Amino acid sequence: MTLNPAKLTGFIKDQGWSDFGIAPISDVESALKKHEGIFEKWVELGFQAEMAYLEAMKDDRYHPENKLPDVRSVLVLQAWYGSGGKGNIARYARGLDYHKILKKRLSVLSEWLKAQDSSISTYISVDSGPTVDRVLAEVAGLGFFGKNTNLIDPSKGSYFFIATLMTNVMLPATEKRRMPSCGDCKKCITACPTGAIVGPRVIDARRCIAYLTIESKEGIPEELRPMIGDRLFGCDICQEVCPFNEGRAGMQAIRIEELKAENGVGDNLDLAEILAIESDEEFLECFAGTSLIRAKRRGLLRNACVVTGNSGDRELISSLEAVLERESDDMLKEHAKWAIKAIENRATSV
Ligand code: B12
Ligand code: SF4
Ligand code: SF4
Repeated sequence: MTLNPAKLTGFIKDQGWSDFGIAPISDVESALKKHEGIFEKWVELGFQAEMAYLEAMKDDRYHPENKLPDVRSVLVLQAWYGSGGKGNIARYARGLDYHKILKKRLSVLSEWLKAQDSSISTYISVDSGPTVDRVLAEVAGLGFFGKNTNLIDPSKGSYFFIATLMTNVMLPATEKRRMPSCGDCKKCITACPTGAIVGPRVIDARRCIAYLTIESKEGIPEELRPMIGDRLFGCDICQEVCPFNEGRAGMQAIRIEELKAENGVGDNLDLAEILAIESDEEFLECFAGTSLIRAKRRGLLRNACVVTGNSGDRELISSLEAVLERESDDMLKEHAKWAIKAIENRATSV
């Protein structure tokens, strides 16, 4: 193999990744074996909610050789996204859709590798592909599992994406750092408003605001709505309270321009404007190319009803009434009605 490791490091840095790690497939396989059991237990308990795709991809996720039969090394890349402060949009979704942005960079990296040596083959994946990203990143030395289940880089925190490139050549494994652990801390468990962290490193997605506002296609269970607060899309609470992030969120530079909030939807969206989006075309005009597309117009309007209800802002009642009048979807109507009532109840109880 004619690949020069310094050239590989240089290429990765020039692409804007924040860090990377490389692990031999033997280490990856033994970790995946342990985590396959953890995943099976998680599914058994119903914690995956309606994300049936995770189970459907199980064999490929836990057996990388299914995708690349002669896989020998796994290169895991870290892309920082979290330099902003609070807002009603989760930090990961403020810039442009990371799937497209990072996948494109992985493809270029893959082509570059193949150009160094014609015998190289690769398999690339970011989030939606059949890989268990946090486990791969942990094995490659990029961090440790926090009790909030996020992978935490001890020197920077957890606001980063994970992307993977598997290859059939033996890349030089990166040195392992000594990792700390959460110790006695349980700030994230206490701070989670819905009690979704049911134990250290176990999330019940059915209660997680990230799931309810992004992945779920259903209505949001009524008892959980008040706990969603102002979280319109995704949730960062269990990361905001984490000592490994506190005070550090602004210190890391986002090195990939497209991931910056100013090039995407920004930190905070206006509720009246969201509630007024009447058609899928209008929705696409506003949000094409961003992560918000995942919720579709219906999901985002559902979330906006809940957040508006929680705001107690009487001036927004007319926007909710417009939803009630305009929409034919029962789920949206019910959420708008709930929100109007929540605001009115709040006004009478003050
Ligand atoms: C499904 C999914 C979700 C679901 C379920 C979350 C979850 N925790 O699983 C929902 C929609 C809720 C979600 C939310 C978020 N997600 Co998400 N999600 C995924 C996805 C697609 C799969 C995760 C998975 O396999 N879950 C299965 C369960 C079993 O794993 P787990 O909960 O992570 O638990 C691990 C630890 O507990 C660990 N563990 C270690 N030691 C031990 C010991 C014991 C005893 C136990 C029990 C467990 C344990 O084992 C488990 C993994 O096997 C990955 C991408 C991918 N392809 O892998 C992104 C991913 C994990 N998500 C990501 C992000 C950014 C988020 C959000 C921050 C987005 C947001 N702001 O709204 C939140 C964070 C919520 C949270 N606290 O986890 C990033 C995480 C980056 C990082 N630094 O960790 C990923 C890696 C996407 C990416 N490629 O960048 N997500
Ligand atoms: S993302 Fe929010 S709701 Fe989900 S576990 Fe973390 S704090 Fe709880
Ligand atoms: S808040 Fe505390 S317990 Fe939770 S992940 Fe961070 S260090 Fe671990």
